[in-house]
Amino acid sequence: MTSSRRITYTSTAADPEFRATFDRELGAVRSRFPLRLGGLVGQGPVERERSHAVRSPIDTRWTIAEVAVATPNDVDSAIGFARAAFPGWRAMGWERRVEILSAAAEKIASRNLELAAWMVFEVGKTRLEAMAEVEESADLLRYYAERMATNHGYRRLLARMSPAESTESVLLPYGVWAIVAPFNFPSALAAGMIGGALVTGNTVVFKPALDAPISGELLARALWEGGVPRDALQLVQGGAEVGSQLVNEPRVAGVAFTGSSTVGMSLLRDAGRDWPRPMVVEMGGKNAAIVTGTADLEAAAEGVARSAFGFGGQKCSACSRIYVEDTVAARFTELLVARARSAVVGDPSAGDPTLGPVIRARSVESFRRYVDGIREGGGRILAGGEVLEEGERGFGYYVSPTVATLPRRDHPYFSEEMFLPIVLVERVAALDEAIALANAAPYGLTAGLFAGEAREVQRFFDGIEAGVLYVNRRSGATTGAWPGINPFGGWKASGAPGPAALGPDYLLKFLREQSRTVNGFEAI
Ligand code: UN1
Repeated sequence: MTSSRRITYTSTAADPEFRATFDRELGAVRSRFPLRLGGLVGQGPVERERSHAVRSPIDTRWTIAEVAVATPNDVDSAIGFARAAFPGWRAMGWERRVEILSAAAEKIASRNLELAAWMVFEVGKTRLEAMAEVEESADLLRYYAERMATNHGYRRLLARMSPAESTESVLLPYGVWAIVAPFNFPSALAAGMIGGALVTGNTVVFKPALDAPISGELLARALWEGGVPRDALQLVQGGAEVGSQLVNEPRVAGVAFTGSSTVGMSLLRDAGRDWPRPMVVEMGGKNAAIVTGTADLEAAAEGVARSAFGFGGQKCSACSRIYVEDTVAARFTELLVARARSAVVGDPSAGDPTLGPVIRARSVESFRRYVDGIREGGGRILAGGEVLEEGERGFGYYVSPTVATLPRRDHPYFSEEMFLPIVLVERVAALDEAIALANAAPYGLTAGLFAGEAREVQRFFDGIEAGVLYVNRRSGATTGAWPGINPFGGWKASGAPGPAALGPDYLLKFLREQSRTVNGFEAI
């Protein structure tokens, strides 16, 4: 089913009609538990006696999918098929690929409710966050198709050394890309990487996260239905072993990965060991919001709460540190604490909580460890700090949105990505001090500023070391990037250099240049 109401990351409330339609879809999806998935190697799914049971983080009694995990042989075959498909897909020409990717975007859009409903059960997103992500996935394909078309397939005639000689610059695909996606944006981050690779003429072996195989497989189905040849987009389900086989395989020409910095860094070290390979790597963040004395504090508290607690803080772009000027610190903290305390934590398939569960038992353990660590470090928990286990919530992974302080600015928690709804608040005397502290973390993905004066905004732009900046954004202090609107790429430890995802030049990451100098004939 389709919902025509367009939901984005800035949407705040679901109207009753949307809620009723979404409820029906959740019911329809629930009646299909467990969904049987087996990826796609060659033309068909992998079938196995043994499968991996995927349980919902909302309630672990629900087995929502049974997944046949790819064996080393399956991975090997998938790479073989994608490699064999490469010459044909490349030769098809960009105009046709643009049409196919655009058709796939419409397939996604036409079943946005179904994809979002599965995502709610699979990773515990709220309905609005899941719908927004599905819409973003469709827009990513549309946008990258548009970039390919606007650049006329990246062929340009260059200057001539002599009248007889002409040179053309042509940007060409590399071959097979391994695409390894994370659980937290299982559709959009996968769609972005796959869309970028495919529209430019590469073929793909895609591995969704082990915790989020459904969104990955449904996305791949939309792409096949849109016209992507099955061989050109192979799908292997599985965990770290499958991923590591893929990226260490010499027939894989390029690797695109979004996920933790530990995995991303080892990938950067290993995958380029024997020869230079293009790597598209997006890693974590420790994103700061700065609130100055001139800021609209209501807007700041709302923007920070949405970015710190939305989807349980499980976003690379989540806000996890706040530097607030002394003059407004008490009032701002009071407003933020009130928002944390009034946030509703619960089953997103049953209602409209502020946030649902975190993804797995290990996330709850690490939440406990961080809360204990804050207390042991002499810090204070101003709101939250609890694991919520009473009643039905005892069957899922629920923690409360947490606002805390620490006595030492060099405490490792100011630099460590937690991927949890925990935000640290620190007072500062002035904006420059806040910028210096924000820059002290190794990461540099997103950053937010709430301020009332233009010179403060300029100071922030001039000094902050992060790739994605937001000023006075009530809908999200550090989150909510949209294709074609907010290019999204990390600096420093957050990502590999090069053009940002969601931006006008992202496709360059999947292309290599060939210059063609010809004497006697015209190059084109
Ligand atoms: C992430 O933060 O993990 O900006 C990915 C956003 C989305 C997804 C970002 N485009 O909120």
